[in-house]
Amino acid sequence: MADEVKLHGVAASPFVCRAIIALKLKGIKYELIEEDLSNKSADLVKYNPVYKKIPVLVHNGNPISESLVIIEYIDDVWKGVPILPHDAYEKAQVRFWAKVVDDKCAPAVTKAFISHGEEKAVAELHEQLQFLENELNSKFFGGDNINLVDITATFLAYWVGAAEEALGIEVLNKDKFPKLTKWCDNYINCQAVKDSLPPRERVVAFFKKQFDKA
Ligand SMILES: N[C@@H](CCC(=O)N[C@@H](CS)C(=O)NCC(=O)O)C(=O)O
Ligand SMILES: *[C@@H]1O[C@H](CO)[C@@H](O)[C@H](O)[C@H]1NC(C)=O
Repeated sequence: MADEVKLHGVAASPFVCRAIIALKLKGIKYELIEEDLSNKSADLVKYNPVYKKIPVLVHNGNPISESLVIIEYIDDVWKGVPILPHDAYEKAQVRFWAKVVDDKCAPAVTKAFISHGEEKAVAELHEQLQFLENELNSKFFGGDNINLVDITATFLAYWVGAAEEALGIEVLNKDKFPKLTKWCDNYINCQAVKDSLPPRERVVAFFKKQFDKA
C-alpha cells in the first residue's frame, strides 16, 4: 500500500515549512491541506486538540503534531538522507540546539519585530544569535548537510529577512553575524529548502498582517 501523507498547514508559516523541508529532503510526496487559521477545520481540531496549531502531519490516518516532533517522525520513518545523527550524544546536542532556536531565538525574534526594533529587544535577540554564531563552524549546523538545527532555524534564514523588509529595520546585522549571514545564504540555496519556501511577497504580506494584529 502506498503511503498517504497529508500536511495540514499554511505554506507561508515557518513552522509548516520545517515539515515541508523534511518531506522534500526525504523525497516524500504529500498533500498540503490548506487551513484557514481564523476558521480552523474540524479535522485540525480533532487531530491537534491540545494546541489546535499547524503543522499537523497525517500519515496513513495517524496524526502527528508539533513541527520538531514531525521532523523526527519523518526521519524515523523514511530512510535516505538523515536529519538527526545516529550517535546518542550527537543527537542530544542537535536536539538541544534545535530547542534553543525554538525556545530562545524564535520568541526573541518576535519581540524584536513586535517592538519595531526597540533597543533592548534587539540586544536580547543579539545575545541569542551570538550563541548560534559561535556554534556555526561548517557550511550548515549539520556540517556538510542540513540537520534538525538548520531546519528549525528556517525562520532565521528567510522569514527574518522578509520581516526586516516589511518593517524597514535590520536585526540580523551582517557585520555582527558574518557566519550566520553566510549560513542563511547557503541554507536557502539548498535545493530541498529552495523548493519548500513560499514566495517572498507572500511572507512579507503574512508579516504585515501579523504585526497589524499585534
Ligand atoms: N510549536 C508549534 C508552533 C506552531 C505554530 O505556532 N503554528 C501557528 C501558525 S504559524 C498556528 O497554528 N497558529 C494558530 C493558533 O495559534 O491559533 C510547532 O512547532 O509546530
Ligand atoms: C468555516 O469553514 C467551514 C468549512 O470548514 C465553512 O463551511 C464556513 O463557511 C467557514 N466560515 C467562515 C466564517 O468562513
